[in-house]
Amino acid sequence: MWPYVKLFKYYLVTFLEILHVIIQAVNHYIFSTTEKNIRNEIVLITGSGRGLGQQVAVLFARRGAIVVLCDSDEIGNSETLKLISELNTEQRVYSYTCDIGNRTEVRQLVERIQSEVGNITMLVNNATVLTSNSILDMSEDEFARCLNANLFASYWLIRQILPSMMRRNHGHIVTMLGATAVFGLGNFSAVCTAKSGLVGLMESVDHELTLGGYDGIYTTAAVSHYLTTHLFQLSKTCFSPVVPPLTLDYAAKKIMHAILINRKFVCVPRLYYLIPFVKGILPARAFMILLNTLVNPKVPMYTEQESIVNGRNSRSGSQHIPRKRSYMSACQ
Ligand SMILES: *[C@@H]1O[C@H](CO)[C@@H](O)[C@H](O)[C@H]1NC(C)=O
Ligand SMILES: *[C@@H]1O[C@H](CO)[C@@H](O)[C@H](O)[C@H]1NC(C)=O
Ligand SMILES: *[C@@H]1O[C@H](CO)[C@@H](O)[C@H](O)[C@H]1NC(C)=O
Ligand SMILES: CC(=O)N[C@H]1CO[C@H](CO)[C@@H](O)[C@@H]1O
Repeated sequence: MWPYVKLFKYYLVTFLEILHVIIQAVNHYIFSTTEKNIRNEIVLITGSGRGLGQQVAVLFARRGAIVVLCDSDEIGNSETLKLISELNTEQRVYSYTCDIGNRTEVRQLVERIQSEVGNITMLVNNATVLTSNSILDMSEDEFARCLNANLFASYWLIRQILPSMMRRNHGHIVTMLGATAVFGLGNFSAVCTAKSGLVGLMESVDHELTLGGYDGIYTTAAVSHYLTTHLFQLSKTCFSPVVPPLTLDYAAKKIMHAILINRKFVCVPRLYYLIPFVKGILPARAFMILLNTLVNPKVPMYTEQESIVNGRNSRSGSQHIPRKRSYMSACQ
């Protein structure tokens, strides 16, 4: 009899603890969404030469953080540097050119930053290398390069930067993830492997930090839908009107807010929170159909030229000419 009472007590305590955390979280969500002060934090942003990385770098600079830019694209990075310098002449901003997929370069980068700027207190992993090919057509080298840049780079950076954060129990690790982090996408095996690997990495690091009592070091994994950047326009994906691609500005603002209130996991748009749940309850094939329709459609496209040809071919002239829809524009 006694062991059961003990067990019951144990579960009851656990249950109450969970309830307590939920109430705290709801309370926090509703009442205290004050953004933290990041003035003079040293923020390293990888992939800052364009797109979301650039936008987020500017937002960090606006709030007075010391921004350290890193990209393999020197020209793009100097553009970001210029954008930030225009904001405020007293802004401290540094720019480094680095191939994030090279272990040696990453080690040297962090050492240089530590000696020239100081210890990094916020890390934003955003550099992404997109490769697309069927699993058999992609060479093993290409797969490995993609994993180095998208997954190992973050691991290397975290390993090298975390000790100085732990010493002061102060820091924040952010990882930007795309849609490929929450579902597998055909012809993107390397990217999906890397991005879902990052989810695991972030959760594991967070678990360790929490259990280790490092309550001053935060982690944020940000999952965003496709963006209207040139990076994705290249990949010939069509977009759905239900979940249209996000503008950079919108995605960057939402993600920035989540970082500043120390959210552990954020999805932009919110619909993405449902994906793991829907995946769990639907038959696999149904999930795939839903995904291909709503999130990642391969809708046949009508370019303007095609519609002109269609119009000319129809003798009656009443043939339906597909209208050009603005949400398709990213595909053209
Ligand atoms: C990595 O970078 C180092 C130093 O820049 C260079 O010597 C080495 O060849 C690079 N390795 C690869 C695989 O590109
Ligand atoms: C940076 O961190 C290292 C060890 O992690 C420490 O030895 C060093 O004093 C720190 N530097 C500053 C400026 O805080
Ligand atoms: C993958 O790409 C090949 C061509 O490279 C194409 O035939 C195939 O339909 C694509 N598969 C998916 C799931 O997009
Ligand atoms: C420059 C760059 O690589 N930006 C990436 C930042 O992260 C998002 C994912 O959330 C990617 O889509 C961008 O390509």
